[in-house]
Order: sequence, then structure tokens, then C-alpha cells
Amino acid sequence: MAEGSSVSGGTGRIAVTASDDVMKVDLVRDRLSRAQRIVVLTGAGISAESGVPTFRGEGGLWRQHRALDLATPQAFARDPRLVWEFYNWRREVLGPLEPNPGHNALVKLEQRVPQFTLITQNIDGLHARAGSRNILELHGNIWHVRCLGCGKVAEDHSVLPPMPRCPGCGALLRPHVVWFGESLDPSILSTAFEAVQHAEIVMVIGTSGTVEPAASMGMVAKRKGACLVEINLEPTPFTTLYDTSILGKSGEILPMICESW
Ligand code: BJW
Ligand code: ZN
Repeated sequence: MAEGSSVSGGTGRIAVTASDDVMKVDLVRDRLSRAQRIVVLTGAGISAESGVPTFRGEGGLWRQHRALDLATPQAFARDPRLVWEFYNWRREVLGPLEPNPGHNALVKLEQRVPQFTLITQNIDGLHARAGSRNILELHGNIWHVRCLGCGKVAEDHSVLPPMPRCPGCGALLRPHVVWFGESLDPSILSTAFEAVQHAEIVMVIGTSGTVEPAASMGMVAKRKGACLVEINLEPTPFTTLYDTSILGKSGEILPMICESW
């Protein structure tokens, strides 16, 4: 959170004060404690404090690698070995990482709320590792593989051979994740939209809001009358459209919001 007293800079913008943030945290905690139906939408930022690289910020994956070369069906058709090298490298990076206090705070929140849906764009599996239950993984899971021949999906936590094959039919396996230009699982997507349309509060955490259809979910909820809360290190295209925006690390803010009712 921003520290110190408020400062009016030469730009005319007023910095958010620590006391403003404390008031926002109190306000959000109060709203959550009275809500029956809560949706949380997370992005790469919630896992950043676990050591998972984000996509677009400084040091982000798409700053170092071209998404079109690695995260499209065309890229996989052209060079499956290269794409598997990328995902195997990410498996190696993710393997030893642990959920952080942000993930853990959402577990506590779920335990207190009658209807709680956690929609995540993340493929790292850290929400489930932390103990969250009602999770919708919009973009799949890096620890799952899918057979291009028989379509079978299997869980596998190893670092795979360069061109892994299906033990059942021998066809090439692919990561069970959603690449650009691919449709999301229709049943996961409709359950997610159903949840946001009925939510009283939607918290949007650690996502740049650049990738559809996840990016539109907050506004869908807002049009239905939900209260929208954003937690992010920096402003996003949606910050001014939502009801409350708290700038800071989700691993610090979420425990304050969720762990002291
Ligand atoms: C912190 C923090 C801390 C840091 N605390 N905060 C409509 C209009 C225009 C285009 C489209 C459209 N509909 C569909 C498209 C095409 C495309 C799309 O959206 N393109 C845009 C880029 C324009 N979408 C698709 O193709 C989707 N499919 C689809 O819609 O099918 C139908 C269709 C297809 C084609 C045309 C039209 C319709 C599929 C999208 C799949 C995205 N896949 C990826 C890769 C997954 C596998 C993998 O990981 O390898 O998903 S891309 C990547 O981006 C990944 C993420 O889930 C996703 C979102 O990223 P996220 O989570 O927001 O991360 P960052 O890095 O961007 O942001 C991190 C944030 O955290 C920052 O804001 C930081 O400030 C913050 N932060 N530390 C709090 N400690
Ligand atoms: Zn198969």
C-alpha cells in the first residue's frame, strides 16, 4: 500500500494515503462480511509473490518471449518441440513454488461465504494447492496434458520428455492450457459468467485486464449491480470504472481484508 501522507504533485494527481487505503480495506471487509455471493477473479499478479513470473509487467514472460511463437495452436503445429521446451521450463520454475498469503486468505474467505466462486486465469494450480475448493480454471492447468489423438486429459507433475506421447494411443500430447485464438471450455465459461452475473461483490485481483473474455467479466457483473473491487500493484484500464481500487500487493492486502472478521 502507499505509505505516508497525501502529496499533491506537479501533475495535479493526488497520491493515495495510507489512511485512505486503511479505510478502503475496512470498507471492503465490511461489504464482504455481509455478502452471500462473492466472486473472485484472479490473474498472474496473485502468484507473483510466490515467485511465478507475470506476463506483461517488468520481467514478464511476454516481454522475453513472443506469445505468438509459444502460446497459439499455430505455434504448436509449427514447432511442438519448442512449445514443449517452454512449458517444461515453466514446470521446472513452478514445481518448487508455494502458495502465498494472498492465496491463503482466499481460502479463509471461501470458508465464511455461502456462495463463493474463484475464477482464475492462472494455470499454476496454486489456488488448489492452498486449499481453495470452488475454482474455475479459465485457461487450463499446466500440470494437465491433453492427447491430440484420443482427447484424454491426464494429470502429470513430471518434467516431460521433449515430445511426450499418449500412453493410450501414442499420439502427441499438448499442455492442457488455453492459447490465444482458442475457445475456453464452454462449460467452465458459462459457469463463470453465471457466477459473475449473480454476484453481490466481485474482487478482481492481479490481472492487467487485457485478455478476453476474462477482462469483460468485471463489467458484466457491474452492469448487473455488483460492487467491484480491484486489487493490483498498479492501475488498469478498469480502475476508474470499478467501485474501489486498492493499489498494493495482494499478498499483503488480502490477509488484511479476509483474516480479521
Ligand atoms: C500484482 C502483483 C501483486 C503484479 N499483487 N497485483 C475480444 C476483443 C479483442 C480480442 C479478443 C476478444 N476476444 C478474444 C480475443 C482474442 C484473445 C485476446 O483477448 N487478445 C487480447 C490480448 C487482445 N483472447 C483469446 O484468444 C481467448 N480465446 C477466446 O476468446 O476464444 C474466442 C475467440 C478467439 C479469437 C477471437 C475472438 C474470440 C484465449 C485467451 C488465452 C490466454 N492465454 C494465456 C496463456 C495461458 C497459458 C500459459 O500461461 O502459457 O493466459 S495469455 C496470458 O494472459 C495467460 C493469462 O492467464 C492471461 C492474462 O494475464 P494476466 O493474468 O492479466 O497477467 P498480466 O501479466 O497481464 O498482469 C499481471 C497483473 O498483476 C498486472 O496488472 C500487475 O500490475 C499485477 N501484479 N504483482 C497484485 N503482488
Ligand atoms: Zn491418446
